[in-house]
Amino acid sequence: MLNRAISRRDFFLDALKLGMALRLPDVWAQSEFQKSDRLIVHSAQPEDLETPLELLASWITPNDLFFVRSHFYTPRVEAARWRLEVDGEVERPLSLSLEQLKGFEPVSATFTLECAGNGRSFYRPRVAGVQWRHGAVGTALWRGVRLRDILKKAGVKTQGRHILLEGADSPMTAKMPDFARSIPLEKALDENTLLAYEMNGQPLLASHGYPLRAVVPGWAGDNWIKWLTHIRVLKREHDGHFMKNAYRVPRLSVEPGADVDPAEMEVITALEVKSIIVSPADGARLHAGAIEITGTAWTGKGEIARVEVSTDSGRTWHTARLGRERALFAWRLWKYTWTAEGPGSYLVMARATDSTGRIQPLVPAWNPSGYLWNAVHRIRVNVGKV
Ligand SMILES: Nc1nc2c(c(=O)[nH]1)N[C@H]1C(S)=C(S)[C@@H](COP(=O)(O)O)O[C@H]1N2
Ligand SMILES: [Mo]
Repeated sequence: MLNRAISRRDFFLDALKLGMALRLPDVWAQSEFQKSDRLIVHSAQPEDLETPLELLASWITPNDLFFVRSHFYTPRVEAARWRLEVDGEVERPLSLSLEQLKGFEPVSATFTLECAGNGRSFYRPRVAGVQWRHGAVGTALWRGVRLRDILKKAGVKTQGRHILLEGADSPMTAKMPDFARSIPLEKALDENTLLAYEMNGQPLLASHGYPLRAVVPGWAGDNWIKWLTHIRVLKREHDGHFMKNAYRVPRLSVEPGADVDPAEMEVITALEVKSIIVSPADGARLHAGAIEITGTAWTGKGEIARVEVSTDSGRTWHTARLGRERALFAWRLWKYTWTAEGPGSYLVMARATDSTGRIQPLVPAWNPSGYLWNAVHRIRVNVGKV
């Protein structure tokens, strides 16, 4: 684990000293303290922190272990001065305080959040970007209000078609484009699309968008705008960099390594169907006898229909048992008890199918930015003698 060569604690102490010397904003330090030092640090600032695979074994991912993906430095937001502006193609522009926002009907729901770039490091040829392995994903209980209630209050005009979401973070240099995304009105009006102020029963951590973030279940993480301050109703899809260049995949499959014009690509929306093997670990040495193979599975369309496990290099597949805990757009834990035929080296694989009939591929379609990796996950284990 290359990235752990410098432990987070060491890094943090260095950063603190440096911060004191340079008088950096102390919110950097605060957000560091809120996260576990067991996370894999791809970038300390801006924060790109990954949950190690073995810590993804529970239905709910604890806040301090939840992955972080931030394009820019974590902004300092003072709740007392914070406001949510709603404008554009609306009858009544709004400017809401946190208290006013919390006056709308509260909703709680468990949803899985996955970064579009999760698994990027597995693409060949390799692509630029954060080299996520399996852990840019997590599941939390979100609490907030429905975006549609806010939009109803503002009154979307008939020409309003897309909802632009913007946060309080700003690019580090003038050359960098602002991070903003628009989602189509239909998704914004979906009863599951929320503006959340709590995650797992606590106010959002700074790293996760305090005081308010978008929750767009089933859709890739880039739509889940953090530090939300501005909602603008647009006639057309937003035309910023993060819509027109980033977060797009080729409409037609392309040769791995190809250059693809963004015009030939489409905006990523729903997540793919995917499963991961959490235990045993790749390379594990196991004793003969009953071996529990466990993991999680999720999809951005419909629900998980089944997870199958193969312990013989894909010759035969066995249905895993799905965990009792379930919710729309939340991952499902699964388990398969395997009794190895004898000592040896085994290739173990898991593949999920969703209720729309989508199934995980052996090799996902290559795309220039390495999004939506959902290959059948495979590990190799060694079974010893009894
Ligand atoms: N304002 C803002 N919102 C943002 C981002 C960002 O950089 N700025 N990153 C997005 C991306 S790419 C992802 S995957 C999720 C990650 O959410 P998390 O850091 O809470 O896990 O936040 C999204 N929301
Ligand atoms: Mo992301």
